[in-house]
Amino acid sequence: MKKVVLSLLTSCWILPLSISYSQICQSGTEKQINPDNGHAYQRFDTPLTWSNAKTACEAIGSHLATITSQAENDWVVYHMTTDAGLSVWIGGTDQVQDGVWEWVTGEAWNYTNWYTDEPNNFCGGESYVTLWGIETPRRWSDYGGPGCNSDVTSSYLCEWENSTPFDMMPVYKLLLRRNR
Ligand SMILES: [Ca+2]
Ligand SMILES: [Ca+2]
Repeated sequence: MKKVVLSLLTSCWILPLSISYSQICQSGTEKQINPDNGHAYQRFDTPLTWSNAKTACEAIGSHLATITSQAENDWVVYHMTTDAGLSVWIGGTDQVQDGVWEWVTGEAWNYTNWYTDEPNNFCGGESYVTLWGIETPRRWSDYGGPGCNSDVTSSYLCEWENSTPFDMMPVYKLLLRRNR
């Protein structure tokens, strides 16, 4: 009986209401707080288009990550991109005007970390920013967009402007690990 109860408590289909399905049941990283800015980040390894990844982050109270400084970039690359080969959507786009890059939050576009010869608008219309899986440590490439064959990457990165004490609660971390 004890075993059954434990199993129910840690199954993906019965969870405390305050923990979303996507935070517990998908593979990726744990949600971690960057001590430099107090923001929380989590990588989800679910193949999605950039637009669907944007919606997925918003559905859990976050936004696609906006990397606006060298310090934020370094923290994200070290803590959120440890798996080789994964390309990770972040919240940069030039879908409104080709070549004019913007963050989904409206933050100023003052910092970039493009890979050599990127952004190259390959296939005539790449419109979204990935932490490109071709090299470690990650740098950026534009990818996806209208007219391109591959609109999906392996992963996406969400950022919460305000982390909560609940993010770091031991029971939360235990549940997270048990459901990997
Ligand atoms: Ca940010
Ligand atoms: Ca590109």
